[in-house]
Amino acid sequence: EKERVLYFNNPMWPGEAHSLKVEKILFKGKSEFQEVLVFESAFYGKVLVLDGIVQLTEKDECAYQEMIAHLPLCSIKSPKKVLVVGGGDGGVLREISRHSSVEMIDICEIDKMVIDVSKKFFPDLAIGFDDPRVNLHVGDAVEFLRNTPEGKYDAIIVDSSDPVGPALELVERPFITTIARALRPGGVLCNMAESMWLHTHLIQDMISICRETFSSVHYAWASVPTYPSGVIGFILCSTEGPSVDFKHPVNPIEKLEGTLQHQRELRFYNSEMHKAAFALPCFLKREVSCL
Ligand code: AAT
Repeated sequence: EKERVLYFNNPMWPGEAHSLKVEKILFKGKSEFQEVLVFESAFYGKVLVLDGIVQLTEKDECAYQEMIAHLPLCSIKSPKKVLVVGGGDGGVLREISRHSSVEMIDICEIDKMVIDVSKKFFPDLAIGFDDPRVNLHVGDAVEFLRNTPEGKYDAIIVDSSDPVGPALELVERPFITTIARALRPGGVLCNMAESMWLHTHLIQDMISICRETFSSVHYAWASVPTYPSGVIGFILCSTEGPSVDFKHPVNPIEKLEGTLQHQRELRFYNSEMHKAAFALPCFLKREVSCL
């Protein structure tokens, strides 16, 4: 029998394609914003794909969601108010839930279909929505942040898709400026920032924009096998105010572990991974000024 394989091509990674063996297509739909696909893969569990780009697989989602949530939250003492932009699968909410200091988690996801699909096919991620501290807003984050009061959040996590389609504005100056305004002094932003192998120019642009508005800007990265080139980066920024030393977590996760017994164990993130994530290869330091 002929094996079924899905190939992922995109102008964001020209000249290469990524492929996964398909066991079964579970869902195919078109929302107002994007094409949504869920399939059972042969080795990575279920996979969520938006507009032909893999957003997560059950096998390696832990690396992305744990890092994007705990890099910022473990860098400040006792985070209380947190905003997630995107992240409609609920995985980042699940990770934020580990922090008992957090009192309120707002999430602004543009596409209700992503949320519904996650609740149906990815219960281990969508469990994040069950936390009573979560307030769900379905809408465009650009609009949401325009209407957010100044200084509201301790941390903002931008778990958005690549800057094609609905997420295009999320890497641009006006949006980054509204994020900085929505953070308290000494508040932190963690923004999904693509692959250092494929998108050095995009990373440079994002870092330049962030440096105009934030007092400190750093780049960290992690291995995620099913993302193009196998890595994903994060830009970590803090606003002017009490200084934040991102490279040395003041709110170590090890102190929190065991406080919420019902949660699954961490699979990827720990304080060592946190510190290591900021080590950068020579080519990136050379090509991206200010790193
Ligand atoms: N945690 C899974 C990983 C994601 S999901 C990104 C989410 O951002 C999607 O659900 C998408 O609908 C949402 N999104 C896109 N644009 C907006 C917007 N303008 N406002 C609110 N939400 C938005 C990201 C994986 C990164 C993959 C890297 N290659």
